[in-house]
Amino acid sequence: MKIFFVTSNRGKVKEAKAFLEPLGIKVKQLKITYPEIQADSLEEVVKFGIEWLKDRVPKYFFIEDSGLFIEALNGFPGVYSAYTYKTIGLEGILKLMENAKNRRAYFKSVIGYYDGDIHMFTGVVHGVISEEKKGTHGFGYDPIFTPDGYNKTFAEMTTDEKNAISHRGKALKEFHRWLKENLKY
Ligand code: ITT
Repeated sequence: MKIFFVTSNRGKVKEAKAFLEPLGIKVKQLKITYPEIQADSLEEVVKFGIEWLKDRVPKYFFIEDSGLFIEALNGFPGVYSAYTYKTIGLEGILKLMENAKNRRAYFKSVIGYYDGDIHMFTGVVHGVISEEKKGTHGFGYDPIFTPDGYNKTFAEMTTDEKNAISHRGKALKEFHRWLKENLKY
C-alpha cells in the first residue's frame, strides 16, 4: 500500500521510510505547507492540520507533529519547537540551559492518519539535554538530546538505532500495528 506523508521535513520522511517500507508500506512525501495553529498540545495542532488538509490531499495521508519538552524550562520549546529551532536554535537552547542542574527532557511525536476519520498515534522518549552538541546524523535537536540508557545523542545514532527507541519510532510502531489490524495490505 502507498500512503502520503505531508511534511516539509526530510529527516522525518527518512525515518518514516526506514521504519514502514520494510513492512510493505510505501511512503510518499507531499510538501504542502499547512497552518500550524498555536495550541497547548501537539494533538490539537495535528487535528487542525488534518481538518485543513483533508479536502486538499488525496487519501490516504498522515502528518506528524513533534516537540522537545525541557523540564527546567517548564516544557519549552514544546509546541513551539519548530519556531524555536529556526530562531534561537541549538546554541540558544544550550545557553538557556547553562546553569540548569536538571537537564531532563522528553521528545513527543503525534502522528495523525486520515482515511475519512482521524486516527492518532503517539510516542515519547525521555532523556537529557547534553552539555554540548554531538553527532552529525538526524536533524533538528538530535545533537543535544541523549536518550535514557545511552551515552550518545540521537545525532550519533543511525536511523535504525534512533527509530528503535525514539518518540517517532514508537508512534510509527503504533501506527503500523493499527494499519495491520485494520487494513489488508
Ligand atoms: P512539518 O512540515 O512536518 O511540520 P517541522 O520540521 O516543522 O516539519 P514540527 O512542526 O513537528 O516539524 O516541529 C518539530 C520541531 O522539533 C522541528 O524543529 C524539528 O526539527 C524538531 N524535532 C522533531 N522531531 C525531532 C527529532 O526526532 N529529532 C530532533 N529534532 C526533532
